Amino acid sequence: SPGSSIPPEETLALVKPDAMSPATLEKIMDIIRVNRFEVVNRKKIWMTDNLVGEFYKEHVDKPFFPSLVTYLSSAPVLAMILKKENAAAAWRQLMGPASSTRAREEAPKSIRGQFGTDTRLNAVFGSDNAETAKREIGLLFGETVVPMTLPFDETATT
Ligand code: RTP
Ligand code: MG
Repeated sequence: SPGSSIPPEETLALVKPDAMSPATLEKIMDIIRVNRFEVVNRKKIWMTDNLVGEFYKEHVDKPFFPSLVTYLSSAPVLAMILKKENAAAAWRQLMGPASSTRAREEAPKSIRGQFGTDTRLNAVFGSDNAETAKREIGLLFGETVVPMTLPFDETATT
């Protein structure tokens, strides 16, 4: 922002399969606009189970890992590179707690508080920080991940 010396950073955001309905997607895009993130790039993709496994490899030994892989590879997601000062922390603040049940109680205006279902189906992903974002952006925005047609008018937000 004007007058600030903090350099902008990039983070990766995903709209997960349970939040990909046009109405929910539009509300999430509104939140991104109102909070003045620059959408550096975005693409709708259908992640394979192998890609989800690589993406979430930090969780490979967790009991919820198999269901996480099934969830994220079940239908398309919208991947976005978001840029502003402290983008990673700012986006995670907007997402709310991982558990949508907790989010509804503790942060009802958060994205998960509004659009999440439970501890697993929670509407959105956000990188932990700008460093982990670099790996995650590389995985999803590399040329091997083929984009699908976007579910909204490309001209509407430019
Ligand atoms: P994310 O990585 O998706 O941005 O979410 P997060 O950092 O807030 O949460 P994390 O601990 O990294 O968990 C990754 C995703 O795994 C699913 N999950 N299910 N107990 C469960 O059934 C459970 N716990 C986690 C969620 O989809 C969570 O976002
Ligand atoms: Mg995480």
